[in-house]
Amino acid sequence: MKEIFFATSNKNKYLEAKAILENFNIKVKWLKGKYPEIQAESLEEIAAFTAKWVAEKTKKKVFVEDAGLFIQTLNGFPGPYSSYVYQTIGNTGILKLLEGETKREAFFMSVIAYCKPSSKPITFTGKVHGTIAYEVRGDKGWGFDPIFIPKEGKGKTYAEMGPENKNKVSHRRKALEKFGTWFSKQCNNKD
Ligand code: ITT
Repeated sequence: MKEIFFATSNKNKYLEAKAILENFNIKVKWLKGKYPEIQAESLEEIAAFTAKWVAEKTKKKVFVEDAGLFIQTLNGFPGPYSSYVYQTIGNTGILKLLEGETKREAFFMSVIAYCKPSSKPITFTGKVHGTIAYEVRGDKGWGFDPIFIPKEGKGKTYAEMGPENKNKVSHRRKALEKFGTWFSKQCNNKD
């Protein structure tokens, strides 16, 4: 079984990645911590910078993930600022911003950046389209899960679907599938 370190402060993200990459025979180890992030418009840029930083610092093969919720009628807000927005106004704040709004299309995006020491980072992207619910729904999730209804979710929010079903269709699943396929093909665990 191949091994890889996932640098994140977020236990939920780690648990999802661990469950998804098990299907690719990849064992995920948690490099727990908050690592430097640049401010940028693109999740790719943010994730790539952090992956490179952690790989050089730890001399390990690592991946990081940057995720964001992009709401169409808010011109993509909170997008790259999702973490700050979640911590400040949270789900109820987002719902307030959308009060009276019937156009509720949004997408969730995940960018995985993989890097090994002395190399360039490589990124893999996953996107899921959906809508923002009218109220907080479901107790089997975290973060924005209770307000995001993915297109493939039969009308349920991620938090109503629960981790097992969320992991079958999520933005993170899509990005990790691409990464897992690529990483498995690297011979002799050299990459
Ligand atoms: P890192 O240490 O990995 O950066 P983080 O929690 O800051 O952890 P992100 O920047 O990737 O993670 O995520 C931005 C915010 O979006 C984060 O605060 C979460 O609340 C939310 N989020 C990310 N992925 C999510 C998911 O699958 N479901 C619900 N909310 C999610």
